[in-house]
Parts: sequence; C-alpha cells; structure tokens
Amino acid sequence: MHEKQLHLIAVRRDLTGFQHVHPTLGERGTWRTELDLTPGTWRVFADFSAHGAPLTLGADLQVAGDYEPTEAAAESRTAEVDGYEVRLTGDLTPGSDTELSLAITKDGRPVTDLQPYLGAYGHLVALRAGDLAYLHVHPEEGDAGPEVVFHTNVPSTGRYHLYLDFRHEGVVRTAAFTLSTSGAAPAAQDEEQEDHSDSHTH
Ligand SMILES: [Cu+2]
Repeated sequence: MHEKQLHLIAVRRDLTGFQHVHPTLGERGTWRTELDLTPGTWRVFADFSAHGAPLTLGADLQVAGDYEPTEAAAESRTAEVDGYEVRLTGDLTPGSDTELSLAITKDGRPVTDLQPYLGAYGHLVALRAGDLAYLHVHPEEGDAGPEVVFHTNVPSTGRYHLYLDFRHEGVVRTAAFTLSTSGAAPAAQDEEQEDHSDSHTH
C-alpha cells in the first residue's frame, strides 16, 4: 500500500512528536524498525492492507525518562520546517468530503519540484485530538508542487492534528498543523454513505 507493505506511525500523545517509518519483515514474521522516541506516552499505528482491505492497528508505548508534559499545539494553518513554509487552505467538515490544499514555499519561493514520496507528492495523516482516531488521507493526482491537494472525510466534529510528509531535494520533511472542524456534526449516516474507498478511519 503506497509502495510499502507496512507503514508505522508513532505519535506522542501530546502530539508534539511524529514519526513515519517503514519496518522490514524479519524472521518468524517479526517486523523491525528504528524509532527515536522521547520520554512520555506514544501511540503507534501499524497501517497496512491485508486481503485487499486497509487496516490500522494501534498500541500505546511508554518511554521512560524525564518527561515534561507539553500543551498540544494551538490551531495553526501554517507550518515551518527547515526553511520551508507550508500553508493549509480548506476546511474539515464532518461527514462530507472536503478538500485540503497545502502550498509549499522555500525561502519565500514556491516549490515546484517536489519529489514523489510513497508514490505521491505528499502523505497526510490526520489524528483526532483526544482519542487519536487515525485517518489516512490520499492525495489527488497533481503536479510536483507548489500545491498538494488531499480529499478527506472526517468522521466527527472536533480538533484534528495533521502531519504532511513531503520530499524535496532528497529529504523527507514533516509539517504539522492543527485544525478544528467547521460546520455542524454530521447527521446519522446510513450504511451506503460510509463506503469511502480512498480514506479510512480506525
Ligand atoms: Cu509510510
């Protein structure tokens, strides 16, 4: 799925840490990877596809050490990482397909030569604040920047933390955003509407 058999996402429960790695399968069916975790409580998600169905499993991970609780990030539609600035436009409206557009600039100039990462020009993970419900979002086919567009369908009202991985000049970087939903809670949905083949929540 997205060029990898297994995606492992590690997020610090106060949402101040995020890692997206790809374990390798070793003997006796054990997957292994390196993670660089700071002390505190982390949530890890194994994201994969089995028998053609996307699946995400989660588990908590306690990391020993001097732990300083940190306030979760405030609402933010812009992120800066290593001289890059990423601006998010679009809203999250529960129960309906919405479009998010992320525009990437470096030193103030639009980045138009993004490199593919996991088969796309960006990879977005959305986590619902509180229970860290996991939403995997797939980008729309598009150019190598400066904008990467995603379609998403968040299940409920609330605050979501979004993590965009993008590759440029051979380096994968992560930009983090915090966004609250707009609009009212979705009306009770019938079975039919639930089937969104390109996004899934767990
Ligand atoms: Cu991955």
